Amino acid sequence: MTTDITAVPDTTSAADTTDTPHTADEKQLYDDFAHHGLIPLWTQREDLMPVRPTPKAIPHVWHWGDLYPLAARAGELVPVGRGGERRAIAISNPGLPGLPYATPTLWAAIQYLGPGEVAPAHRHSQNAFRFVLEGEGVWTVVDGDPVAMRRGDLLLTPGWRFHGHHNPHPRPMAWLDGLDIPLVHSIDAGFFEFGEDGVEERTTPHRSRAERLWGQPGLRPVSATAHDTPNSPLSAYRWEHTDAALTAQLELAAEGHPGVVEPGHAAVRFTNPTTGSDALTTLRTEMHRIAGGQHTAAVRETGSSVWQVFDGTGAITLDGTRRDLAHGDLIAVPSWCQVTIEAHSDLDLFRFSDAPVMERLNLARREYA
Ligand code: GTQ
Ligand code: FE2
Repeated sequence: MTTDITAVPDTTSAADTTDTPHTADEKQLYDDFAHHGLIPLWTQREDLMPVRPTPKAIPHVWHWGDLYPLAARAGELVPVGRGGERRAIAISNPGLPGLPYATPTLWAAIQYLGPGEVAPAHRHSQNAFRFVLEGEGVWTVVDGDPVAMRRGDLLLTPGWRFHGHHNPHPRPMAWLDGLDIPLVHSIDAGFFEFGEDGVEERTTPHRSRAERLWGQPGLRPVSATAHDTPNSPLSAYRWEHTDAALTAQLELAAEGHPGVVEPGHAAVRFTNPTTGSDALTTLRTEMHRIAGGQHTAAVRETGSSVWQVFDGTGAITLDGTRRDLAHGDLIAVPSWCQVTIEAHSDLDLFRFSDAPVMERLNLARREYA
């Protein structure tokens, strides 16, 4: 699915930008182009067909130690509810000034819900997930099915499914939201609808109905209603399973068996149990564990991603610049940026990306240094 290629030599763009009209006839030609709504390729300063991707988004790290206190202050000052809908604060890539975008395709935000607060139900075409860095107590209702949110869990709200968040507990909770908002916005495919409040269930079972039907390992319901769906019908992927899978991969490697991505690097992808493909059509979601003292091979890929440190400490090198990583830190990785991660202690990282889109469009490429 991904094309592995050998390194492309670093040459400058072949684009010709000769665009100064020399004669009155030429000047008239350019004026007539403009009048008829035309732009000739050769006048483009922007390199429309670069030798390799030249993203405006830049590699950047946001530290949880800065994000959380700001979210808590918003919790004191800014009410949640109709109008605002969500108390979500997006990371804004410094290369995309003024836009609430982590990358050209990905939205990543910290959402904060105080004690007793409710984020009202709505639905939209955009696919969404929540990843829980710490805490518990909030439950989200997906099309009427209450789903408890606990540390390390991945919760899905695929496009056009109603969802609202409830915090009946005496403590605030914050988590990471990931959505395909920038992608859907750029291709003009968004729809939105308010839901009805007060009709949802008021208790949170330990396991949602979706998990009881779809969350049994290797088992698919035979019922005709359990047909294939583009997005996963499973709305929660629990940390106990993710953790066990990563632990098993590293144990198997230590016993000399295959299963890890590379030495000391275990990873799992969250999938749609009806098809085996990515859990969401537009977003790839994965959890990685790099054993303390190990580092990953330097790699670059088309498409962009966002990482969040779940546990442990380490460092990430993005296009040659090294940055320290701690609990909760968020990292934006633009297209074709070279990435190496080193683990100081065992390092668990959640990652999401637009890889399913790149693969479907046959634009996926990967290059090892
Ligand atoms: O929780 O429904 O960060 O609709 C952005 C848009 C969260 C949500 C976001 C949303 C939500
Ligand atoms: Fe939403």
